[in-house]
Amino acid sequence: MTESISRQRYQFYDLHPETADFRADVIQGLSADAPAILPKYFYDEAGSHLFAQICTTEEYYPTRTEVGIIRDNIDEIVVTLGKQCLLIEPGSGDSYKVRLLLDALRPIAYLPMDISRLYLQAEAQKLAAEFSWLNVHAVCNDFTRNLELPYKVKSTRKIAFFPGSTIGNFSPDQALNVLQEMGAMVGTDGGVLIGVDLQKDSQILHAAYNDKAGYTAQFNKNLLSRMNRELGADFNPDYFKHDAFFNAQQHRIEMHLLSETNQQVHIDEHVFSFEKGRSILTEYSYKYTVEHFQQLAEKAGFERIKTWVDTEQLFSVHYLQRI
Ligand code: AVJ
Repeated sequence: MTESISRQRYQFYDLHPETADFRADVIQGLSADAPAILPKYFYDEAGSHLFAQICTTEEYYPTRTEVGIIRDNIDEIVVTLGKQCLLIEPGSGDSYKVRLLLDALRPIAYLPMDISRLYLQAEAQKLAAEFSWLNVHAVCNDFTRNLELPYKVKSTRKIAFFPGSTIGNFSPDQALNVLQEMGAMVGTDGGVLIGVDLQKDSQILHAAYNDKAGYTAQFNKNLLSRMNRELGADFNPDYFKHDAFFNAQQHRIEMHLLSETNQQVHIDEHVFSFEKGRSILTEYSYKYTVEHFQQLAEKAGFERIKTWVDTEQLFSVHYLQRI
């Protein structure tokens, strides 16, 4: 592949998700009565790599199960989606799952969107090199704030690919909003192929967020190191403990960082006191039934066209069409 061809096929659009947001959001989140940090901040370069490692563990079933569902149903999925679309992936990460679709789907272009700039560039360039026919238009953005496309395309059908149950990070109310925004992005005739983790035995869930190798704990604690690196905070990651459990009433996994001692942490002129046992909420991961997710999708203005589930009913993949 020559340099000039790759230049034409690979485009990078920077919509500048600012680190200023990180500082302001952290200070606001840690000042709240129930301290919390938004899960999107897990994904700096180190965090994105750690997440990829979580996905390879025995305990973390979502990735391999969703990959199995897509592989087993690829023909039907491609017929359902239709060829020649503009394929957009908000929160694309390592673009691993889209590789299962590309050869069969042959989209006009693939638009990975991610908040992690260097990681996105590296992964998108790898993909462009691997699929010599594919146009890759990488967009660095924060899709929770802005789902605008970097250019206008009227005539092409747009499909959003939203795998991995990322939708589970949002409360049901927020998830409704995210789905509505995606509906606006893909427009009439557009669609969304979305992966949603299902409610199941709480032991399976618990294990998935407490892997023995400790990648999930590292991923959680990387937030502390990231605040030190980027905000000049003085967290000692050894003084916080990874805590993840299933909240059955709310149908969600909760991840926290528990203070193991009475301590104070500084960011700029702000002082944050954590008593022993006090937690910082870092993530919710909601689990749905197929029926509940379908209701949510309909409320957001989609018609559910098809749902695929694995034989153990661990995970679901839905194709939703914008009405
Ligand atoms: C990418 C948000 C779907 O909630 O399962 C994995 C992130 N957090 N292990 C999830 C995650 C801890 C993951 N999502």
